[in-house]
Amino acid sequence: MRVFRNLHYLTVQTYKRGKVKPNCPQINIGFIPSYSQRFLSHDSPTIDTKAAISTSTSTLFQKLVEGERSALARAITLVESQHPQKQASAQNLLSMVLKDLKKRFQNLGHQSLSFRIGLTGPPGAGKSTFIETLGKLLTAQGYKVAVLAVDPSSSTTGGSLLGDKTRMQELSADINAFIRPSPASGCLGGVTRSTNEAIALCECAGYDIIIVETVGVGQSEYHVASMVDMFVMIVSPAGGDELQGLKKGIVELVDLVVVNKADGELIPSARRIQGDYISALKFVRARYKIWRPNVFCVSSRTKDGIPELWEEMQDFKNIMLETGDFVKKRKQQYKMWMWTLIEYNLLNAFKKHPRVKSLVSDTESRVENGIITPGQACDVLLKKFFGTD
Ligand SMILES: Nc1nc2c(ncn2[C@@H]2O[C@H](COP(=O)(O)OP(=O)(O)OP(=O)(O)O)[C@@H](O)[C@H]2O)c(=O)[nH]1
Ligand SMILES: [Mg+2]
Repeated sequence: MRVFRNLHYLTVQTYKRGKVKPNCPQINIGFIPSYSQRFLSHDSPTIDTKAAISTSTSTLFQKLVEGERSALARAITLVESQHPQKQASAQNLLSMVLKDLKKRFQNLGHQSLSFRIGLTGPPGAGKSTFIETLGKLLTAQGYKVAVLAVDPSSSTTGGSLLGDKTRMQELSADINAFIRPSPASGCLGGVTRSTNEAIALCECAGYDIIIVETVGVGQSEYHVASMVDMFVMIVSPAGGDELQGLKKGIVELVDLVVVNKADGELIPSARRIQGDYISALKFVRARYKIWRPNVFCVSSRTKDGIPELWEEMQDFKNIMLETGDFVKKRKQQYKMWMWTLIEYNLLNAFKKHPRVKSLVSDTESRVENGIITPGQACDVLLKKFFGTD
């Protein structure tokens, strides 16, 4: 453990020594904030002329590259669309975006890459409040921050905007922030089908930090963890579900645990939960050779511990860059993106298949009533789907 910490320390110090504050680019000509560098990298956008790309898609791409917020919003709406023609335009746009991101990487290396952070936690843990506090800290330092939030309330009330707009009021008004609450429909356990696409679009629009908020339901953590560079779990001492992450095995996916609401009379219970997580993490298999997830107590309300937490997040990013894991993970993210789409499209095709569709509700009720086992039901429906019955 000591060897590991020393190694960790050395790596961190190497970075800390060379670190330049991102909000003073004019003083140090050796440093340009990464988003500006990404803009500077453009000679002309890489448009595949062979493909029949409509002018409106090229214009949208152009505006996206220029960092226009409304273009980013329109681009995300396009990739979320289920309309076949719009889906075709979305694919054209994405192909331009991915080519452009690749070119930026070839020109600038890791400076061109955004930092993608996944944030999960039980409902009410304070995810939105935390993002508001951290987001403001980051925009004040000169970063551009994008937030892709899946509001859990939207699955029951249909209103994804209300909660996040009120909880991220100041950040929503910040010119350097972009907040996109996603509809819960079309979700793979809390993550929308198009979250990967939205992340790429945000990176193309010059956002340095992209935060994906998800609620701890179903398989959402696994999906989000596969889409981001760092996966953070937030828990709070007030919710009663504070050990949910331990029970569900989410700790195996996390790179950092945040105990939020460590303020006022909640401080002693926050410290207790911090201790529980520290002990639990000792038994979790390390995901990286030189990174062990830490547990931080913060208060999104008083901002206590937030700057230190951001330091830790940057240390993680820098260490991952140094070891090469960051870039390796990016490649895996593209692979997982493909599989997410396959999973989504196959399931959709399965559910919409005429022979399956007509049998679903009856089969479900037979399973519910114990007439057939879930396995038998699965066999019946799959045979219908493949026409092998
Ligand atoms: N005392 C205290 N309360 C907090 C803190 N952060 C958030 N809260 C409160 O906790 C409640 C839930 O906060 P949200 O930020 O909406 O939590 P969330 O995890 O985004 O909730 P969902 O999106 O519904 O899952 C709100 O009433 C917040 O004011 C904090 O640091 N300290
Ligand atoms: Mg929220």
